[in-house]
Amino acid sequence: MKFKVLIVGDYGVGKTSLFRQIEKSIPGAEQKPSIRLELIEFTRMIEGQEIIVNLYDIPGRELSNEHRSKHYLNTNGALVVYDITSPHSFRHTPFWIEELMNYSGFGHIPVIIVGNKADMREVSQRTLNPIDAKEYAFRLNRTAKRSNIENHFVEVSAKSAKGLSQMIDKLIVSMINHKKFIDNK
Ligand SMILES: Nc1nc2c(ncn2[C@@H]2O[C@H](COP(=O)(O)OP(=O)(O)OP(=O)(O)O)[C@@H](O)[C@H]2O)c(=O)[nH]1
Ligand SMILES: [Mg+2]
Repeated sequence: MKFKVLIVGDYGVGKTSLFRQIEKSIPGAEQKPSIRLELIEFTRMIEGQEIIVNLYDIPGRELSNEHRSKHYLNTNGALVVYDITSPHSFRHTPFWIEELMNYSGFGHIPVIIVGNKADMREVSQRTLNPIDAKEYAFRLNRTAKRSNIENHFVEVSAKSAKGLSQMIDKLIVSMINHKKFIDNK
């Protein structure tokens, strides 16, 4: 099985840093030739199945909304990233989720809400409370239940690779369950 996964989120939240860290820390991850967006591919064994993930990094400011939406087609899941030191980037996560739902071609798709720059919690007093993001992921799950989707929330730091493989595997399990649901409809 092969899944297309996008990394989305506001300008400067650390999408490219996460992309590079995943490339470094997920065994077997390698860059693939791609026409516009940067692409890495890797394989994970999940529930006894070999899952190939094609992960794309979307540059925040270079693309217009219209242009960006073209890249969304056939997306199976996404990492929706905000910066824990930027309340605005968190408040804007619904925008990214809605855009994904509108253009993926599959309607609702599984997402992981990713609070990046977790290392900043130690140095800055003004960081977002993870409770709000958990609550948001919980609310998302209420509406996504009908599509057999479980969304998750994780806090990570692109500076360290901690938690990245669990983040990817959670998304893969959600995508497998959602695909089964769509295929059986
Ligand atoms: N402290 C800290 N800084 C980070 C982390 N991730 C990214 N940054 C910094 O945040 C800035 C933006 O990172 P990028 O990875 O370029 O962000 P982006 O989301 O790809 O930005 P655009 O593609 O322009 O939208 C850079 O200065 C990074 O070094 C992190 O986990 N911790
Ligand atoms: Mg970037």
